[in-house]
Amino acid sequence: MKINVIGVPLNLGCDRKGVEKAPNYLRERGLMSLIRSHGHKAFDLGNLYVPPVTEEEKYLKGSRLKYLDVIVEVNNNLAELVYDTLRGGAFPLVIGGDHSLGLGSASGVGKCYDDFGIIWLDAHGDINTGETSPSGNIHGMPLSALMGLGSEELVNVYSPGNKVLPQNVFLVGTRSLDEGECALIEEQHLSVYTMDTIRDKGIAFVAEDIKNKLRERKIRNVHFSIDVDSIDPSYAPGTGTRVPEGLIPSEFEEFVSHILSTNLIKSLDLVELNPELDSDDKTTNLCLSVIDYITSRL
Ligand code: 5AB
Ligand code: MN
Ligand code: MN
Ligand code: MN
Repeated sequence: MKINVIGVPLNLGCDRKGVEKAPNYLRERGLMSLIRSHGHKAFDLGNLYVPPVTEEEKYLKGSRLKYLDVIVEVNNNLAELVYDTLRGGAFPLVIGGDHSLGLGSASGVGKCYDDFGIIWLDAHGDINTGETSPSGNIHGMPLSALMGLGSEELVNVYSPGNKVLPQNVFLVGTRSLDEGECALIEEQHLSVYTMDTIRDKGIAFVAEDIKNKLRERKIRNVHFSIDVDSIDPSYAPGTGTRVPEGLIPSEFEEFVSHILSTNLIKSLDLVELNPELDSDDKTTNLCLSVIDYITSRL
């Protein structure tokens, strides 16, 4: 398979330094040769340009959303690169950076495929809006924007309006939701597989349930967005918003293997690795093994 690796050294969405270093950090530790070892023709498209911004530019136009303009700009460019990659018959492997990039990534996928699904593997919902966000950090908002909810600037990234139907969105590994996010889940009847559900029914059940729903809805294409904080912090400490009681690596692999076996996954994000918060490269090595495991099954 042809795989295009796209680095997005963005930290403005989480407003904390360190995550922007992840794409190069992974490259220096053999990212490309790892992918190629599975027989893929892999291209390194480099890192997207993130314009420098000052603290004073954090809240433009009195907005509650931090660094809105730059995040919109970077996501527009990312969407175009993901779209071109798919049109060229390659698989986009997007390496973050913070999760605000999920907006651009999935927007590019949405331009290529009319009806697509999103699997969002994350400790968090990432469905805040400017009104509900406790932090103003845009990495907590990309998924709502993709569904057409929240700030107009985010909703209209790359193309006007919503990119995905709420019924085609699947949240997995969820264990930290803000009040407004809970309300939105009810309102939009979102499919949310919390850690409680996973503990109760098992990860295989969750994967099967998603597979069945994708089949029922005749979804042929799925974007898979992986936030490394979905994994338990004892295995993945190197991330900015750790939440205890996460997936253990074997559960993570079981889920990924079920989902990849559908052959519906057309693109992938791996986000929120912060090498500066890591201990002994534990999370970096875990991310490399995740990429190894995934690309061996593509
Ligand atoms: B991540 C929080 N819900 O909105 C917020 O890491 C955290 O991409 C968001 O999942 C975490 O600030 C965003 C409290
Ligand atoms: Mn996230
Ligand atoms: Mn998260
Ligand atoms: Mn995070």
